[in-house]
Amino acid sequence: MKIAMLCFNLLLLVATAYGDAVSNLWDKGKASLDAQLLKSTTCTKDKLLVRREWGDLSAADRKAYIKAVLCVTTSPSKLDPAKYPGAKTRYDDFVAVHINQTMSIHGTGNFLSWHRYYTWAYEQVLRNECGYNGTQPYWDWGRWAANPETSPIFDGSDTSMSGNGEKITHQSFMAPVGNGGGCIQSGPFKNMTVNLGPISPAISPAPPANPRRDGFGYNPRCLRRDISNALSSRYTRTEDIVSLINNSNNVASFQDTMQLAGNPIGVHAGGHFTIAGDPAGDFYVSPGDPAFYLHHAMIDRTWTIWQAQDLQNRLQVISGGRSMMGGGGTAALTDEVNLYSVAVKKWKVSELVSITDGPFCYTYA
Ligand SMILES: *[C@@H]1O[C@H](CO)[C@@H](O)[C@H](O)[C@H]1NC(C)=O
Ligand SMILES: *[C@@H]1O[C@H](CO)[C@@H](O)[C@H](O)[C@H]1NC(C)=O
Ligand SMILES: *[C@@H]1O[C@H](CO)[C@@H](O)[C@H](O)[C@H]1NC(C)=O
Ligand SMILES: *[C@@H]1O[C@H](CO)[C@@H](O)[C@H](O)[C@H]1NC(C)=O
Ligand SMILES: [Cu+2]
Repeated sequence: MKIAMLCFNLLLLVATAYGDAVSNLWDKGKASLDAQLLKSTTCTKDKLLVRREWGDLSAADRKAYIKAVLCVTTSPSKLDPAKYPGAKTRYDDFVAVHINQTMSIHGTGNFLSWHRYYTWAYEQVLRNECGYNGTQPYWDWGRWAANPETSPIFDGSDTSMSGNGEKITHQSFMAPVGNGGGCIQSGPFKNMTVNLGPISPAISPAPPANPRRDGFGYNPRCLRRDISNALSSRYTRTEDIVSLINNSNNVASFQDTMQLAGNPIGVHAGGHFTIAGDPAGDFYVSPGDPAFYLHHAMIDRTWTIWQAQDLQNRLQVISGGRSMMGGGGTAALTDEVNLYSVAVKKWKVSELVSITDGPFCYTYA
């Protein structure tokens, strides 16, 4: 009887959706997102895909996602091997696209829309090329901020995105030294080979140099991580996400605060450098760690929640230049986003600002 009650309580725990101050802000904005969906000419409620937090997925759902990612990492590249000799797999095609455009998609007016389209394109490839029928899960940084290493995302189990790297003596440039630094030891991606880069490694000892300056040469090596709570417990807590959303009155403030990489560090850099290592800590090559897409789905969710607090005034707005280094002028909503080999179509930034318009038809649980 006692055991039955315990099981029942556990079931209740599992069945109850995780809620926090960030999801309260989602709830607050939900009516305006629903209204936007009704206005869409391409997306309808019955077609809407729902992205969920990793911790809310069943073991079977996690395994289905992992299986699809492993499929992308073992399917052949579609890039020209003469131009991109290091791109061996379909997964590498995404990394190459990100490397190629790094200077024009970070600290720029298209940062949010570019990464939204990129994460969606990856979800599409999982679904269309690898038989996956689920959606791109996200990593709610706040939920696991106290100890990301023991989160279901990074606990190293066979339903995780693999765990930390082996603990080695090392130095870290962008974050306090974490608990790993070496090759990951466990979980589904234990045998994954990183082929492209490095370009700006953030760890010492650094990975071997790429045979080409542009990072597109073939440089097979293990996936290294340096996970710890050093940044997450200070900068990517639920209260940090809430304060980012509440205190950013315009898109410039929202995206710049999110991308801060010094002290304080914003949630964007905070998430990347909570994983750290190689290639997660490499500004150009970071999508080479498969946890990248869970992180960027949360960036995307956070942007959506921020937009939904005042949707009419926060949808068709961008701010910033076209190049991180300056030059190229001011970004415009009419600028095109081109993902070359990993997405069929070019879209204007203005068509990528709503999760239920343009190519998109999804929402967050
Ligand atoms: C890199 O960008 C150039 C245009 O600047 C494009 O022609 C090329 O296809 C891109 N490569 C990849 C891998 O996306
Ligand atoms: C999606 O895939 C899972 C696991 O492979 C399967 O159980 C489920 O029925 C599928 N759902 C749909 C709608 O095809
Ligand atoms: C990694 O490769 C080894 C050797 O081929 C194999 O025994 C092991 O099952 C693989 N592990 C994973 C998680 O794929
Ligand atoms: C953020 O905004 C929400 C809704 O307006 C409010 O309930 C909450 O107290 C605010 N939190 C902070 C930390 O400002
Ligand atoms: Cu990026």
